[in-house]
Amino acid sequence: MRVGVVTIFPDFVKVIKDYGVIAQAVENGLIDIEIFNLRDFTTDKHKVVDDYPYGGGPGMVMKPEPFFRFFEFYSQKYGKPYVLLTSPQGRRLTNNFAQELASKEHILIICGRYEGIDERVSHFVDEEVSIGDYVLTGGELPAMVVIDAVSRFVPGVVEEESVKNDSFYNDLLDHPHYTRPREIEGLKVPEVLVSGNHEEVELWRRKESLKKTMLKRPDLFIKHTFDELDKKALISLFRELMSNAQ
Ligand code: 4GX
Repeated sequence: MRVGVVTIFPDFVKVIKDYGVIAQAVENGLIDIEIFNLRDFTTDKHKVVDDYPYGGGPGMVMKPEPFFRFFEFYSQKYGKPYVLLTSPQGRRLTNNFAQELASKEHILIICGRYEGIDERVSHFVDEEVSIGDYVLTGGELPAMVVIDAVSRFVPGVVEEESVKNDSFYNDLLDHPHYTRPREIEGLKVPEVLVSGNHEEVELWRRKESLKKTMLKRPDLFIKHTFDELDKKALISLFRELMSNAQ
């Protein structure tokens, strides 16, 4: 998958390529992340990328010309990407949206700063994406969040099983995890996990997922479609509760 980013702070965004599974994926050629400095596409001596808003008002607006020059250069070089603009007005990033984006072979993310970008740049934009309802100082962190969430769905970046077990993938939250030692300061690993009984382990994990989702995210729980293991787990959970209450 090819990912392009255009920003006035390329050094800030670059670190996304340097850590963890994304660094490995870049090294293995699964994802190609290329970051461009918008200022390289200005023509004036001072490399100005912003200007006063027509109609007045506070703050500055990003000038359209550097973006137009950048798109000209970029599409000449790589063809037409699926263009994303990070903005609080965009479609909210979810795991499903990230998976959808991972199916594209080529995306380009535009990072806005200041009050926003001259509206005419939207001519090139396929979709606006927001990472949540809060206001940031720029689109760089959202671009990095999008790259991170999308990369996990690129085949080979993380184990497929691991993606499927994650919170949200099946609209349930993840179950608890344990590793060695068996006991620390009196806190023990649940017996079932060391039992070696795979079926019992799966049932326990599903029960924990359902319990956690019900308590922490009732909105997700209500929307969930229950499969056979869910039903078995819920009944077992209910039985446990009832016998504790007796
Ligand atoms: N999820 N911001 C972008 C400037 C801007 C405004 C309008 C384009 C259009 C944000 C978010 C976010 C702040 C990044 C404003 N660029 N982006 N920036 N939340 O708050 O994505």
